[in-house]
Amino acid sequence: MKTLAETARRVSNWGRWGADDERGTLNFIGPDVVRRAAACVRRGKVFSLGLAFAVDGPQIGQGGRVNPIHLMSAIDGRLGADPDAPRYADDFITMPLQCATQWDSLAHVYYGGQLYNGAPASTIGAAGATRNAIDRVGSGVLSRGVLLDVARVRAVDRLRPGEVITPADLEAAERAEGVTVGVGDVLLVRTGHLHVFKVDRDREGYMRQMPGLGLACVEWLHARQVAAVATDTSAVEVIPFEDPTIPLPVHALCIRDMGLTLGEMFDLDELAADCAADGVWDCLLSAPPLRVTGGVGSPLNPLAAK
Ligand code: UVW
Repeated sequence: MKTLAETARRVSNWGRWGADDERGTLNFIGPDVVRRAAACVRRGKVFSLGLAFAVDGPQIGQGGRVNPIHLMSAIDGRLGADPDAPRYADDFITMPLQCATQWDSLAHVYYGGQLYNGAPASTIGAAGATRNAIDRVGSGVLSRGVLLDVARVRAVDRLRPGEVITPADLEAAERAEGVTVGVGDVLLVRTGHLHVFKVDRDREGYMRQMPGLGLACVEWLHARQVAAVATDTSAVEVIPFEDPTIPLPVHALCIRDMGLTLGEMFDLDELAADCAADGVWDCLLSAPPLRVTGGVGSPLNPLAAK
């Protein structure tokens, strides 16, 4: 990762919120940010940004990631002998925490033997992560969401796999939408690539290559002091990688150096259609991860309210 060292130094937030911090840029979400986010609720309309957790989800088995297996552990369960007593149903689910809409925790990607804020890689073991795990987010993801619809600004239904999103694209979207991404915001970037899964039903095409943020966006995100960034793709960043010798550079710099939480496979279509209709591109975003002890990520159903 030598080639990333300069950028890593420029965007590093290690120590910024203390030597023991495990929340990174979510620390930008303070009371003023939450109040401003709450003021985004004007019409009382709510949008789910989550994909279904289902056996026909987007996973193709890559890296052991499969779609959820949902089983019933009780059907017509009885409580006592009375046949007229209430009955119950119970169920359980087995799934990778990374299988559909998810947050990456700050323990998800690392390099050089260190995680965010200098935690040693040895803090991740068979029982999970003891530093920077998803349960450390606590109350952290309730903020203003700002949607930048890059596909719409480029006047396409969807960006092509391998298409790089640059800071100029993000700023063009800001200008077109009349919105500015600021401190503590959760940036939502729509590429339209989710249509490959949702419309074409082409899982391989959705998962193997995708449009996404290029390396140059990392310093932009740092300068804007965003709390988190999420996209409608499975990796946030562009694949194939801009430099084929450096895999996951945006993950590495954002998660490990900046402490920036990344969100993947957010379904932004319905929200984007509404924003295009009313010309309002910000919302209250409620996106708490599950408190999975030691988890390096979490599935979720993010809600956007306008
Ligand atoms: C990896 O591919 C390692 O991560 P992600 O699912 O966050 O893109």
